[in-house]
Amino acid sequence: MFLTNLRMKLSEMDRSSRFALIASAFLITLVAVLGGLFLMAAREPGTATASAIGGPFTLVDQDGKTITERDLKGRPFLVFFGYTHCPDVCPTTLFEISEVLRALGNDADKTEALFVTVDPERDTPPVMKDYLSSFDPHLRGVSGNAAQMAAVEKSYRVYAKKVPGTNGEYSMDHTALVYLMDKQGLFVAPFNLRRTPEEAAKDLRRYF
Ligand SMILES: [Cu+2]
Repeated sequence: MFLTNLRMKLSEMDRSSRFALIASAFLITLVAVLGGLFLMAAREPGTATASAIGGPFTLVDQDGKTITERDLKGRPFLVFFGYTHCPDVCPTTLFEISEVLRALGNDADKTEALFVTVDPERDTPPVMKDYLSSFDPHLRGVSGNAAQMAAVEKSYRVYAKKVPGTNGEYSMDHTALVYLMDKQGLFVAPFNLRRTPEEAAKDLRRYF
């Protein structure tokens, strides 16, 4: 009797958790689509939504140093969300950002480039530090606790979702946009890397 009850409860839970899974997958898709629409609206100059992307954050860089939006005031900066286990998009983008920073020469100190992890579970500061040693030294790899990460992903309207693989491994689906933020920390536009590093650097200089 007891066992039958338990089994029934378990199968009910199974069904409801399966439903929750489907519902949350739907919600995530919806959020991603809405996020994309917001971003597109933000590309139109002069609309109020532009300022709705970005904002205050408290995170920690690869040296364990706290970083907030106040540390970036007065300098335009790039923000890219990704993770160190990413097989292609992230390393490619970080390489391209590195090329832009190199093209800036000494002016690279007048900007910042943040690589914000969407996988803080694995991307701790030491892991970020090791990973970023292959890229331009100006890049800062930032992570944070669950609440800090949720807040920054929300304010940048980032979509990030864990995708289970084999043997307990997983990858992350994520927004692969490079955000250009101005001196005031306001979103300008997605930063275009489909051009020469010199052209991209010249574009970035306009916001100094
Ligand atoms: Cu990636």
